[in-house]
Amino acid sequence: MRVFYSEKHKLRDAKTELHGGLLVKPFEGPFRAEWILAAVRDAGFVDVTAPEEHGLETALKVHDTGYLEFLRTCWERWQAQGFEGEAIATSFPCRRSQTGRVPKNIDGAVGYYANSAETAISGGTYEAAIASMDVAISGAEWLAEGNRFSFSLCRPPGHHAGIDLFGGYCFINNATVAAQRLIDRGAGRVAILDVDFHHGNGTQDITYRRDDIFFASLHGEPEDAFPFFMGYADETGEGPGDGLNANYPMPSGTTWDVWSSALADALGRIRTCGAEAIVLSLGVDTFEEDPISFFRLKSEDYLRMGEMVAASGLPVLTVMEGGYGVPQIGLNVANVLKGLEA
Ligand code: SP5
Ligand code: ZN
Repeated sequence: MRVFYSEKHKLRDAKTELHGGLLVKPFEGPFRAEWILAAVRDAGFVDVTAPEEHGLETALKVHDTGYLEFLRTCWERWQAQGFEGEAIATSFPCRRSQTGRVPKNIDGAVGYYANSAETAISGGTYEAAIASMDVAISGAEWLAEGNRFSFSLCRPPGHHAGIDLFGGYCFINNATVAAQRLIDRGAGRVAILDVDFHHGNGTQDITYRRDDIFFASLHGEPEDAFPFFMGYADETGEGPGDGLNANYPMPSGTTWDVWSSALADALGRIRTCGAEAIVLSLGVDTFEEDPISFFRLKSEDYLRMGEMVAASGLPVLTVMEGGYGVPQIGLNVANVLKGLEA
């Protein structure tokens, strides 16, 4: 297992998150990657490599050009407007106001490109998001060279970032960029298996009409959990992607027995769809002590999770998504990697 990691994740260090009506210190901060890297090294995964720079070519196949340009320039434009705080969306193109026009004003543009307002854009966010994407692409390249496993310790995470949307702590959809790279390197179909507590709404947005990516997501029921508006079981894909989207919403308090049956079902779907590789969007916010989520997985469950995914026999690129608050996020990630290699 090769681990890809960039120090540049530290450039994503927003001061604020809009939470419960207050601006609090973000749940998604640099400490996460540091804890995870330390635990992964302690568990014996010591082949840690910095990514190459891959440019925007692959990202432009899954994201909108104007969106990436917005991400690149947002902070500069926000400051030029004279705002003193971080860039937080306040006005949105909601029902019956979607004309598709991007406001010239940066306050309007932030709202246009946001799918949720908790995530502030701050100085260094774009550079960190690009480095995170490079970490994901390098992991894909490692698989394309014929290796069975890699772990891309991406930060910031990516699975809430849509074609032209940021939010949920995500800016560039690392998992779909990695899947795209695997396809560009010859894979006919790739499965993205999203086991983060939250529905991968950004990944679903990007893959919904595609026939070369199968997407499965296991997550908290949307009526009760962020991102709230997508992730229902009847969302099964559209057009060329019809039948290639599988959602497994589960209620508060879900433990390993129920959760693992959903995983077994998703892995069965991955087998029958003929995917040649798995991109595992790994969030460990399914942990019983996660501060913002409501599943109840235990540390040893993550070993079994890795074992089940490896039993598919497919190459697996693990891409880091969420998991917050408690030091056990490191152990839980290391357990998945151990399970994969068991
Ligand atoms: C990558 C990822 O895991 N993103 C998650 C983004 C969640 N953002 C909204 C969090 C709202 C949490 N509210 C829960 C209240 C718990 N008491
Ligand atoms: Zn999450």
